[in-house]
Amino acid sequence: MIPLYRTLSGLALVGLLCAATPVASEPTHDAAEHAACDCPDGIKLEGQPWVRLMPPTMPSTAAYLTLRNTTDRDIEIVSAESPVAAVTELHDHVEDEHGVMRMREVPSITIPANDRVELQPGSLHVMLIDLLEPLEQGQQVPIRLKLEGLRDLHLQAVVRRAERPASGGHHQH
Ligand SMILES: [Cu+2]
Repeated sequence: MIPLYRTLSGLALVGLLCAATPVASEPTHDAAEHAACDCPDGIKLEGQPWVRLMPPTMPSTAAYLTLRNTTDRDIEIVSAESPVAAVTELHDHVEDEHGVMRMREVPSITIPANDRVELQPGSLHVMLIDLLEPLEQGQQVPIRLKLEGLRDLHLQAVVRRAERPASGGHHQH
């Protein structure tokens, strides 16, 4: 029989050796690809998550991102959190009885099986309410998403101005 203390010191040594593994031995492209998201297995971040830059007087803004579900079952985003906002909600845009698009809170956002969900302006988004401080262009905003049946997803979104995609117009800022 191996004495317990021998086993424990052996484990501690393994831990030290692992911690001392040089970072340079990791494939560098891997680090870059996964830098923006600490995603659970089955979920992949696509593109760069971003937060809309608002005038400093605006108390809230929204975050946008695209997630792919590589599993065979739907996965629900059930809540969101961010240290930059007092309250974080999942929102959608719906048309009211006057034909006006309005935001409303939704209980969850589905990432369909073997498909993706796009959180984008005018549609689904993560609402950051009661910002603790005004956000600045280029700032990294950590966002945590709670997923049903999976561990939490952590990502970094970058603060930037909203742009009209490739239409050449500058009607909105
Ligand atoms: Cu909203």
